[in-house]
Amino acid sequence: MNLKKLVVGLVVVAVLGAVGAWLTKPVLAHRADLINAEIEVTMKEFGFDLNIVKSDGAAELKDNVLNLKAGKIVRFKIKAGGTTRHDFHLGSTPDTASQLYKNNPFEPFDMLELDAGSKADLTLTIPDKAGDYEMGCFQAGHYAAGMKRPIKIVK
Ligand SMILES: [Cu+2]
Repeated sequence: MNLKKLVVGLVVVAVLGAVGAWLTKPVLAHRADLINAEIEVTMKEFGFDLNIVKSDGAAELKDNVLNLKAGKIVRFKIKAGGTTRHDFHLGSTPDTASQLYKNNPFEPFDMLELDAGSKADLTLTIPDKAGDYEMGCFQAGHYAAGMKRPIKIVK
């Protein structure tokens, strides 16, 4: 084999390798068939209404508590249904002065803010951190008015 053929051969192998790496990239959560559960969340004065549209063993309402299964992918379809701006935080140990939960197992997700009448979809992988958490709103006075809802991450 001459040098030219060897170089062409190496380039072909490199291109095939790159295509292979691209084809085997991890699948992405925005693919609808990979979403395990879908939950409608309506934020209003002053609370969170929940409606589980699709569960697939990943989400369940037990009494007032939203149970979420670790490792599953959950899409929250959130809308601000009231007449004012609300925000959507997840975590435990609320700090209303700082307007956040001191313990946020969903980091790097921080929070979502929605003006009245607007909506957004938030897709999260439930972390492997079993325990009791909440969703809450820290717009001035909202948390104190009862704008929170318990969540439990289960194995
Ligand atoms: Cu609010």
